Amino acid sequence: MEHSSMFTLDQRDARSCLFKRANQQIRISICSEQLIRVCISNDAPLARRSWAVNRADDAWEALAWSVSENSDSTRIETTKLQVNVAHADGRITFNNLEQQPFFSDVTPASYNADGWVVRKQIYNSEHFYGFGERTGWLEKTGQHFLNWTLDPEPHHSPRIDNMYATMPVFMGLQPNLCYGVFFNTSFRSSIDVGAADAALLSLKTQGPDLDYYVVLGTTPAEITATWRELLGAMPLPAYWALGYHQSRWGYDSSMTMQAIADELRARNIPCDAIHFDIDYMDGYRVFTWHPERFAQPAQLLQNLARDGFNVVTIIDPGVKTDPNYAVFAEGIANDYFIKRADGTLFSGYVWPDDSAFADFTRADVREWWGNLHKKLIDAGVRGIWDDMNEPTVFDRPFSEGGGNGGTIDLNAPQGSADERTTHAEVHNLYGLLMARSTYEGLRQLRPNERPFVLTRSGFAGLSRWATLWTGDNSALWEHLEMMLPQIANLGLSGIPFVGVDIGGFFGNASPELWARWVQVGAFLPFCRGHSCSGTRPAEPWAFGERTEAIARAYLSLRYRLLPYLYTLFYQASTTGAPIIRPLVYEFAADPTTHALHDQVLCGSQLMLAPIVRPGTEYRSVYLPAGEWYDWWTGERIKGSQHILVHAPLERLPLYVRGGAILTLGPVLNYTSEAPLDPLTLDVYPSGTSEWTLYEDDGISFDYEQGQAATTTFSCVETEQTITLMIAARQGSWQPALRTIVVNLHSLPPKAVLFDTNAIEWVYAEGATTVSFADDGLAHTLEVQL
Ligand code: NBV
Repeated sequence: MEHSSMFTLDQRDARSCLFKRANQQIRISICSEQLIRVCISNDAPLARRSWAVNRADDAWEALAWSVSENSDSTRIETTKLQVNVAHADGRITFNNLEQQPFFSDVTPASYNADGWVVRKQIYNSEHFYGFGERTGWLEKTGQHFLNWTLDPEPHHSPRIDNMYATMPVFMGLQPNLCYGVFFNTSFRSSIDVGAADAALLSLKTQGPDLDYYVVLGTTPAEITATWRELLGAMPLPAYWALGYHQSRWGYDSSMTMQAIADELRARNIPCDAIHFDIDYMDGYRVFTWHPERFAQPAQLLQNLARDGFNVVTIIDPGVKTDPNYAVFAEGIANDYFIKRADGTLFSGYVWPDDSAFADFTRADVREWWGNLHKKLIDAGVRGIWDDMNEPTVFDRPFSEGGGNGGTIDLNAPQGSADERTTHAEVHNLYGLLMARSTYEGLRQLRPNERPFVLTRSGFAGLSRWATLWTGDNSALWEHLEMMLPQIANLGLSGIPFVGVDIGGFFGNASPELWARWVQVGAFLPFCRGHSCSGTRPAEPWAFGERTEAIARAYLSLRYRLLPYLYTLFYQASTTGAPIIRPLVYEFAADPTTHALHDQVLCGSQLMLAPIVRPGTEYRSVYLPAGEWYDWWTGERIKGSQHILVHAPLERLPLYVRGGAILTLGPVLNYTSEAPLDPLTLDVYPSGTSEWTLYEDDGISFDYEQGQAATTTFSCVETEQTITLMIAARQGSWQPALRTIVVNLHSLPPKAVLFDTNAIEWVYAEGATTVSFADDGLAHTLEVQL
């Protein structure tokens, strides 16, 4: 073989090895002992800018790694893995230190007219998860995934491929090994996981280089932790954003909004937010209010705020091309809008008909757009909902029945002068950067208040700036069933704060479907009822008394569980752990979980096994290893078995993991109605276990300066005693004075001691209950059996 066709190790520095041959270079960067970045290019510069990556290669801690070479290949070794580069053709193979291979090239990366492609081996009993926002089931082997944001048609069908948001992020699971891949390209790209050839996984991109990160771990948690480090952490959300959100396209006046709010309170349906869809605007001009139907927005929002409602208004990217409209005029004057390749303004049809689109790849444009929210914020708006930001452009004017289909010209130039590119490179980033601009704008406008931004489109790393909802689903049982794997895979793709339209957006849910949906919806990280204009009313009371009672019960349960849920958000923010987790996340070694899509964990301590079929009251539930408690009966059940459960309409099959110390608050109509008092510790003993509750003021950024509190509870069960230990509260944030109620699931006790003194107790329904003042100090509660 000729020398120029062989790769040689050309350069080596503290962080990387550069291999070269005549027309190609490969750079392997060692970010951590687990995380490797591969960049390959021909003439194009290596490692183009990474829009989603939040940590440059040289910002990782220094570490030791070694290189060894023979005539055939070079091996790079860390304390966790090996990467081998074959000199003959540049094939890259990975293995752990036990020589178990993963994600290894079958054919090396190559470039042709369609862009780059590399083909990797799929191993026996390998499973795949993640891939961002998709339809379909949990496990993804045998499928092809296009990475290209759009408003899909037909919406949420299992037959569609790409959707509104794109996260080229996935996870491979083999026995004893788990790895994650972030395909670092914003260009149109695809991942084929054994669809074309069962043994091959291929990555393709239309970008000028091939760039991907591979992380090796042993558990899925190590992979999501790495995504947090690489793609950025989710900041803590405002506490109110964890409440129920009520929305509908068609709430078209102040009167309607007030009536909806009044109805929610009158019926005691907990709710913290009301969403204003496009109807509030003046001729769909963003950042305006309709002069008649929403004549006094500040007054309306003040009234709603007094009743505990936060208002979230929709903002679309399309700016009406109306010279008399200030936003458009300003955008034109400052050259903020995207132009066509020929230099004329790009415009397309959306709600306001002919519209222009801001170039969010430019920092100055993001700042301008962010500041436009001032008018809304000054009127009292608390959150922003970015829609249509794939971006979607209609084929005809809305007034002529315009529909989906288009986007911005792919050759439209974008970016600032020093980063000039075309829409082809940044299309997938439009939603991400719009959300970023919105988040940064809100933060600037209210510096010490956590912004709430909801977005339909997005890209890897989105959680730094926004919450995602999965767009326009339908009122179908199939979509209820599908939302669990959809949300679980988003969580594995680094997107923990996510939800779906409860009840379905298009179409009319039956009372039964809505009831089943809200039961599970109450546990989603983002919990919003939303529906399309023209459908039958879909508020919790619109389906009759029985459904309303179910909605009230489950949303109230969500509010009671908020101290638990908020701690899950804290975990997501600090460790990258998803909030809704597929069972495989916690039980990866158990093959029964590998394709299990219709049960999920909410945090590590609760498991939901919803009914997702009409007229169904029974289902089988898989209880993984360990012990489980039935939430409703308190029955203690051995794991590693399937059970048949009876779940009449009022009942969501819900299980508590043995060892759980659940933290619950009071029933509330809205989060700021009352402080967390009493704090209930719902203890489900099993061996030795521990839980740390996280608390802060729920609204400001003071937690970044340490204004937070954590309390660790632990429980030890022996044959004669169950001991609950409360450690002294850590941190400088002070909760309101409160009572702690301990509800300990046990046999009837002989005696109960609080710090070695007898304490009054009550035993009922399988639990021993005691209460005492929370003084923030360490205490021990001993239940003697
Ligand atoms: O703004 C109207 C709707 C909105 O209700 C929905 O949630 C978005 O996903 N929006 C899409 C535009 C039109 C959809 C047909």
